[in-house]
Amino acid sequence: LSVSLFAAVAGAAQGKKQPISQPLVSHIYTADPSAHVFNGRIYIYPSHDIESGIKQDDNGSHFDMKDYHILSMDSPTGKVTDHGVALDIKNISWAGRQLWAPDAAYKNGTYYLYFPVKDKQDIFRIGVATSKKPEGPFKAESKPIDGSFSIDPCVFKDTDGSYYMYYGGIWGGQLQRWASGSYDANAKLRTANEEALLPKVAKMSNNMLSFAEAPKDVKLVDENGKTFLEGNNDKRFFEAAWVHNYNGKYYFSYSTGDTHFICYGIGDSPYGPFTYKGVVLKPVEGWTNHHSIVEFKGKWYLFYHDVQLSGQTHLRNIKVAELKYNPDGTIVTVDAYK
Ligand code: FUB
Repeated sequence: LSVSLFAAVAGAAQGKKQPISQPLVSHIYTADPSAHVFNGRIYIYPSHDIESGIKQDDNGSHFDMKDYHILSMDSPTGKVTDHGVALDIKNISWAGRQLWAPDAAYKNGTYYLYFPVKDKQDIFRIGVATSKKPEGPFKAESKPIDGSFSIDPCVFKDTDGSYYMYYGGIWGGQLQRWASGSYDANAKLRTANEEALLPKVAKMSNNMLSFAEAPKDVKLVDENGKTFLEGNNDKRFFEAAWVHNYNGKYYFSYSTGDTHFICYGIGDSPYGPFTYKGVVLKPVEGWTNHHSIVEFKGKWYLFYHDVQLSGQTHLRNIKVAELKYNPDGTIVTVDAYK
């Protein structure tokens, strides 16, 4: 009996809520799973959590990751293959520390791995690395993407073949330091009555290595078209942007961070605005909540993480569950425990 199964059996005996899914792998800690279907196979681009020994703080210093492993499976219930180290921080010439949540895209025979990492001045930037294979190894460009900052890139391919990068994260993700348009290490977080900071979007250039335009705010609004205040922290954007298309509409989903929800809004354009519709995933065990949504063979799946294996917020494990839609296109909220 594995440790997690033993805990589940013991928990069930005590009437505790049980996880609806088991960790996809347990030989390493993984988080922030960005899933894509390439060549009919599911590839997952997660963070690789490690015990750094660094004390927990509000900047996420304890998330001091040093490489990426890419995982793949032939179906959501299939055997998971760990393809080993795909990119090591040692091989990113401009990187300082903290390889956070990555994403990937494919175009014209090349796979692109997008990753946030602090540069040598301790400022989060977004980098890109390329490979001829979805599982890597990836070779990093010699500089971060020009004009990039903050964390959690998500690269979305639109139906017309254009690609857009969504990114940003407040608190440790440093988005608040860019609120004035340039970097200010001392910038404060927004207060409860101020408008919440918005995530960013930029169309990618044809070569996928740079932005084709200056990043714009992604407007996230309530049913009256109003943006949220920082005090609406059960709905406002915190980090973990993800965009997918369903029945011709654009779905922008994200984490609310300190209230731990994955929420979403729906829009008619990749630039938004996105009207808030509700919760995709209720809070999971552990502080962070970060997900991706992908279609595979006509069904939809939510990839996410919790801390079932370790019980510690910085040592996470990725999972998958089926995602369903209501007839009106809204998402049926997932509770990871029942
Ligand atoms: O994994 C490090 C950070 O934790 C990610 O970038 C955030 O989205 C949160 O999951």
